[in-house]
This record gives sequence, C-alpha cells and structure tokens, in this order.
Amino acid sequence: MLDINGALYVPGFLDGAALRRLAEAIAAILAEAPAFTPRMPRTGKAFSVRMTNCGSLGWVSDVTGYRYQNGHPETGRPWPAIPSMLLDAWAALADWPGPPEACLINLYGTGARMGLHQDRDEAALDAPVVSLSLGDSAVFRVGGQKRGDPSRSVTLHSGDAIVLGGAARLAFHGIDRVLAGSSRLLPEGGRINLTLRRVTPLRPA
Ligand code: MD3
Ligand code: FE
Repeated sequence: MLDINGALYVPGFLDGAALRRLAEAIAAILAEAPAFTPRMPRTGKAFSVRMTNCGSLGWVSDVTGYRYQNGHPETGRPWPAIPSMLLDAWAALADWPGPPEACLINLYGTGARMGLHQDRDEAALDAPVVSLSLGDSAVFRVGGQKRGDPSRSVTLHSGDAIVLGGAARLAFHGIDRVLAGSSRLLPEGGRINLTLRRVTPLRPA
C-alpha cells in the first residue's frame, strides 16, 4: 500500500485467477449493456474512452450534460447488477458503511485517454471511489484539488486497486496513455477500468 497524493494505491489487489473471473463477469455485463460512446456536454465531442455501467445507477455523458441514471442510454434497459466479487472488493477497500450504487466501466482501446478532471457528480462525496484496473497498463496522473496543483504519475497495472477517499476524493486525475500489448488478460487487448461509487447518501438529508 502506498499513499499517492492522499490516494491509497494497492498494487496487485486482484490475482490472475480473480482477474480472469472478473474479465468474464465484465464480458457478461457488456453483452447485456453494450459499450456506448460518451460525448462532452455542449460540444458533443466524443470521448476516446467507451463506457458502460452496472449497478442501480450508471454514469452517462451526452451533449446535455453529465449525470447518473437508472438505465442504459441506448437500450433504455436497467443496468446489470454489480457482480458479487466487486461488492466484496468495495467492502474490503472502501471503509464506508453502505454498498456502492454504481460501477462505471471504462474501456480503453489503442490511443484512448482521459483528460484531467474531478469526479463530483455524486451527492455522497464522503464516500471514496474504488478503482480496479484490468488488461493493459496505463499511466495515471493525480494532482491536487485545483487544476494547476502539482501532479504525480503512476503506472497502473492489471489487478491494481486505488482508493480515492478523504482529500484525494476531489483530486484532479486522468489517464495519459495506455501501454498497448502490456497484458494478455483481455482477448481483444486494451484496458478496462472499473470505478465503484456511492452516489446518494446512505440516509437522505
Ligand atoms: C481520483 N477513471 O472514471 S481510475 C473515472 O482509469 C476515471 O479509467 C480513470 O477517472 C480510469 O472518472 C482513473 C482512478 C480514479 C477514479 C476516480 C477518482 C481516480 C480518482 C476520483 C477522485 C480522485
Ligand atoms: Fe475520474
């Protein structure tokens, strides 16, 4: 375990057998809730990362804005349930009194990246975000609570977990690049990042 700008980094949290089970569970989710291309609010510019979700809520972005919603933006169907092994990972890592409601699944192909941003669409900002990485390694950048604050880079590998709680919860962060061909876990290559999130407070105010 390592503290990077207040984020707890747990290299090798998932072993090879767990990663293979998780990759199968994600394939089943994708069959039910196909990857979609999110778009930037206002401009409608496509993200290079494709996405889907599982859980009672899923994060989506389109020309009208970012939000959590109950169903898939293209099929209209409810999101698949969060697999039990992910609920177990949250229980082991999150140190928070309730279950996650959303698991955003980011799919990175060759050349995909994610610009520096904050995650603040969740009302429950006291809950951490738990991230799990699968497949190709990627250069992750995490800074401070202001866009211009100094940042650090860390290469996230398949099986690594990172827990963003406390001061790190509102840190700017992004993915600078994916190291193509660095893992053989995913038959089609690329990288998958899962983020488990609590969206609504445990006890509504
Ligand atoms: C730091 N995903 O989905 S995961 C995202 O690898 C996102 O796909 C990246 O940023 C990815 O929003 C990074 C690590 C992560 C996730 C959430 C955070 C870092 C975070 C929330 C607050 C601070
Ligand atoms: Fe993020």
